[in-house]
Amino acid sequence: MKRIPTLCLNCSTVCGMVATVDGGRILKLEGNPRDPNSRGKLCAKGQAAINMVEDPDRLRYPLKRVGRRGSGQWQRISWQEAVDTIAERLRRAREAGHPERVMLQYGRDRTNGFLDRFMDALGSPNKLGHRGLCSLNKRMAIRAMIGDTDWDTADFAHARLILNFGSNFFEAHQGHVAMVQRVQEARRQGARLVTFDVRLSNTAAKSDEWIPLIPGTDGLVALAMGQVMLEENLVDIAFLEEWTNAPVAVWKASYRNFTPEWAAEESGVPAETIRRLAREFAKAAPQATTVSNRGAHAHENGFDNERAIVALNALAGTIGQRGGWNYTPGDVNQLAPQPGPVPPRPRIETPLSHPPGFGFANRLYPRAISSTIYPDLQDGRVSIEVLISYYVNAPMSWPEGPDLVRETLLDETRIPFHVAIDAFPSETVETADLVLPDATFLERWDLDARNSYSYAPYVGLRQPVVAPPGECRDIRDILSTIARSVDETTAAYFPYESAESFVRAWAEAVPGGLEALQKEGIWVSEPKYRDLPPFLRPVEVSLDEADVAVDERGVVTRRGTPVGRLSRGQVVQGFNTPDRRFQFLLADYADVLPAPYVHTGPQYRPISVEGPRQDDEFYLVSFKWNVHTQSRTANQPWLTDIVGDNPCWIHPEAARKLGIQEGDWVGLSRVRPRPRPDEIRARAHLTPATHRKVVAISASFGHWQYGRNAKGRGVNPNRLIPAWTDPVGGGQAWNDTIVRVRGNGRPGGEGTR
Ligand SMILES: Nc1nc2c(c(=O)[nH]1)N[C@H]1C(S)=C(S)[C@@H](COP(=O)(O)OP(=O)(O)OC[C@H]3O[C@@H](n4cnc5c(=O)[nH]c(N)nc54)[C@H](O)[C@@H]3O)O[C@H]1N2
Ligand SMILES: Nc1nc2c(c(=O)[nH]1)N[C@H]1C(S)=C(S)[C@@H](COP(=O)(O)OP(=O)(O)OC[C@H]3O[C@@H](n4cnc5c(=O)[nH]c(N)nc54)[C@H](O)[C@@H]3O)O[C@H]1N2
Ligand code: SF4
Ligand SMILES: [Mo]
Repeated sequence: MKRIPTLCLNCSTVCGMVATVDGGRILKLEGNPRDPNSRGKLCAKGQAAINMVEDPDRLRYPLKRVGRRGSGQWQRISWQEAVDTIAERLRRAREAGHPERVMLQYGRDRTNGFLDRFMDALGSPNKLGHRGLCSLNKRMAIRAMIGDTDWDTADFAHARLILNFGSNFFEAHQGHVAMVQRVQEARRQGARLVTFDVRLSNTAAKSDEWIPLIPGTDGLVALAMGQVMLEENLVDIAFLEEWTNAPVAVWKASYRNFTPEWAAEESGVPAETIRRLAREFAKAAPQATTVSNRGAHAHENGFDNERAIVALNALAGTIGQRGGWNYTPGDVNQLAPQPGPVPPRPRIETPLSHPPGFGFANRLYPRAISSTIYPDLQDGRVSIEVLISYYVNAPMSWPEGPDLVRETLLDETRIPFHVAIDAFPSETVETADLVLPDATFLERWDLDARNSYSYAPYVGLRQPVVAPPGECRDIRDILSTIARSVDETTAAYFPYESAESFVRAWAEAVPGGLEALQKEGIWVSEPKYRDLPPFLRPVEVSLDEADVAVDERGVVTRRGTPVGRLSRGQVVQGFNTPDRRFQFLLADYADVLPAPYVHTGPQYRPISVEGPRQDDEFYLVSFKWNVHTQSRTANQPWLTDIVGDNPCWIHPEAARKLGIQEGDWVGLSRVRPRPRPDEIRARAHLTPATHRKVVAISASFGHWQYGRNAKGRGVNPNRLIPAWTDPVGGGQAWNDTIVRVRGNGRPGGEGTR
């Protein structure tokens, strides 16, 4: 019996894990106490990953389509034949001078650079993830305002008040296991947690207060809180004056109109609640922080909402403070850079990598908009020759996935050749011409890490704890073998014999190298300045040096590159923005942003479609369960035993008006934007834990493929949700669709598409 440390990937939180293995089988998965972030804890999904490895319907061999695309007729082929076929296609695109006609669509990439290496070596910029469906609006806002990172990691453990705008971190959020522990620690010391959600999520249920609101109005509520704080002089004037790019007078002018009364009218949150929370937040500061996630930003106005929420921390002066809103690097490549040779990033831009009309998002976060991909492919606005899908299930998880995305993927004139690299017979695999069987995360190599809530950056190792079944291979081996068969130029970037030897070279950057990591699973760095806010940390530079200069804004440069900011006679780090200050105004983006963004702070832009008009109209929102990850855990029976269906949550009073009872089949159709009369059917679940104007369906089910355990369970809400993008942030507007709910639906159940 052996105990082997590795990193979980049953969701993107990446908790440290230890596998107990005997005779080539995993007996148990537990947390790795050495992980400074998750500290030895795993959630239910982590423990159930044994089911994933042992799924009887796993892909085991390379397959070639023999029938019509989508017909499900496959023939087993050798790796040699598979690699030759793909390499031939890639070579053709390169020889034709159109490497950009190769597109890689990926979902969960934790190789932290290998997919980039592959696509960069081929010369295509079209490495496209799911970022725009996930958290792009939030990341855009944080990147624009502080630049150091695109992800906040608040110091929950020491906070006294936590204002949560639409994060469900007791069940989901990228920091789940690490966050919950710290928040509960603080609450045992008397901290309060207040949650805004349109549903009584498990996070809302665990909070001191649950405040339901109209979808898409979190930003206005935050702005109104800011207005109260400014009006009542409850703000950190020193921080605003010295560390933001607008004086207090500009902040005040910008917030003047956002009264609690207006916010109350739009959001349904009482003006008195807004006033009270604003005062409480200011009083608890600096030991106060916001937290937010997709509830607040997965909207047409998500970028604005996130900006307004983050700005509350600037107003109260909690940024970088103990118990406040914090940030810390999370990219493993900062501690352990990729081993060479690293190909240059191709300079070409395409309408896939840089969709027209999104200048700001393309500047700040290129290759991240996802909602436009399939509409653009379907309408022929872009054309490709080869699609490689990796760890992604667009027909399930994209807006209009089961219809528009699936149809596009089945259309050989739009997608002439489609390779799917997957571990399971997914809805993406259904539409492929060639299928490559991947090793799962318990059978492969990576270095990985997350922004750490202990503020000690670390490097973790993902290593095989068992051998993959059949002819499954590690993604690094798959891509290297293909690259080496394309041509010499591409091959030159893949000199490593195996995934293991690549990771060994990579791990040389950490003390003890791969051997130490294999034993401990994690290496933790010693941060130098734990007690100083990152922007106040001293920079080792002397103004007397010949190549050091200070400009009129106080920005200190060395050989022309900004290194910090002069503050009270000392050079400190500042924020990683053009003037090293927190960006209240987006003054440096005048060429790509409308004027209000440049000259005022965060704004409230209401959702452009009208909300529900009558009793049978509702906002449709979707959400994540604690025991499922996206659409990818529906094959894991320990998890479907706990939650195996996704009924439609509806408030009992709203249901009563429509004659709907618990367990009834209801029909849902889309009324706005772009009506879609075709109904999807779901079981009604009557619960006062839902806002009266909202129906909620979780997003983990509705498979028509994905093996025996997954197929046929529940319903896929994405049939009703149109591709619809925040025009500034570039993120998909998931929670803004207006649906009509009809009672007395016919019973059904077999067809879930
Ligand atoms: N309605 C609605 N839709 C949503 C959301 C929502 O809240 N509501 N959430 C959105 C969000 S936040 C995101 S991030 C996206 C995620 O959307 P995706 O990126 O598509 O989802 P993932 O679960 O990361 O990956 C899915 C697929 O990867 C494949 N897979 C699983 N394990 C392996 C493996 O070991 N190797 C390989 N090669 N493949 C594997 C499986 O086919 C699985 O279905 O979905 C979005 N879609
Ligand atoms: N268990 C589990 N954990 C996961 C994942 C998973 O699939 N399952 N996926 C990972 C990924 S990729 C992501 S992006 C994160 C997502 O993590 P979260 O963003 O925390 O989770 P979601 O369920 O997408 O959305 C959060 C909440 O938004 C609420 N909501 C909807 N509209 C509004 C609104 O207008 N205002 C407010 N205030 N709330 C609203 C929903 O009811 C839901 O409870 O989780 C990560 N962790
Ligand atoms: S939160 Fe759960 S599923 Fe996600 S990485 Fe951690 S243990 Fe694994
Ligand atoms: Mo996500």
